Amino acid sequence: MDIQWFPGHMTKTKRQLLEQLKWVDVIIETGDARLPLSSRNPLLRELLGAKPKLLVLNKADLADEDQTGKWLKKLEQEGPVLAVSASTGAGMKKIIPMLEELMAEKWQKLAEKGIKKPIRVMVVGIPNTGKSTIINTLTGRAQARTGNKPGVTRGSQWLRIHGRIELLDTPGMLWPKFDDQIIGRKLAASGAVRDEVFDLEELAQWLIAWLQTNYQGALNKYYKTEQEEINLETIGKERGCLISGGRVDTLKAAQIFFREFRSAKIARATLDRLE
Ligand SMILES: Nc1nc2c(ncn2[C@@H]2O[C@H](COP(=O)(O)OP(=O)(O)OP(=O)(O)O)[C@@H](O)[C@H]2O)c(=O)[nH]1
Ligand SMILES: [Mg+2]
Repeated sequence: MDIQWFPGHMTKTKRQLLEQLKWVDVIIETGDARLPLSSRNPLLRELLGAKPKLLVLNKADLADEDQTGKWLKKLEQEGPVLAVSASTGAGMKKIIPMLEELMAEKWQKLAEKGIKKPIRVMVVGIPNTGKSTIINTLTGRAQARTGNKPGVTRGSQWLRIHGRIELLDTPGMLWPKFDDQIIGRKLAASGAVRDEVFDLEELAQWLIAWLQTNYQGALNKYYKTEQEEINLETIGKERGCLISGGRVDTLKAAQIFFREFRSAKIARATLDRLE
């Protein structure tokens, strides 16, 4: 199965990011705590250059806590990083002090020249990692549009937290080609890629097998079955997705399975593993 997605608006996004970067002091790069590695756009590293950057692994409420701890230890060696949940608010209070720390040197230099100006922070990351939700939580108002699918934010938008910080919301950006198909699968499983561009049933079978290896027993418990080999038939039967002749509607079963997986009902699963 090939998962490729780089619609026109992402090429435009890339061009706009480069243009806006000139006006920005600090970057917040959002990643998905379930995918601390695969949710990072390799293009961003090139585009962002040497600007001070805070990596925010969002959706920590959906990720495996043990794995998140391990990832933080590893990623801290590369630069400032936080694991947060913009939905529950966990960890969110640390963002502003960390931004201020990243900006301290520049503020000092400006102060020496008698200039007082707000920090400009650009929020970038792959689609659906919660950029707009993070901004809304930080500003305390639902100013940026959010949604439970990738590609909700189309244009960039400046929003002010208080006198000293301005935030730029940007559309999610993926890279043109997933060289590693496993990365493509993980991104699709997390909801970063539109469901329409891949085979949902095939991806579900892959993810079911992955869960059986990495979170043994979680599917059995959640779908109340003793069956050793769980598949879409099992899930469809449990969820009542039947079509004429008593057959299981496996597409419907896959849709339900992803909804339940993506909201961590089956398990708080981290797809990029650190042992
Ligand atoms: N469980 C959970 N859901 C979250 C969290 N943060 C955001 N979401 C949800 O994730 C979905 C995507 O959030 P957005 O803020 O629209 O994501 P985005 O990165 O701005 O997405 P694009 O604009 O499409 O690139 C929404 O349904 C949010 O409610 C979180 O910390 N935990
Ligand atoms: Mg958005």
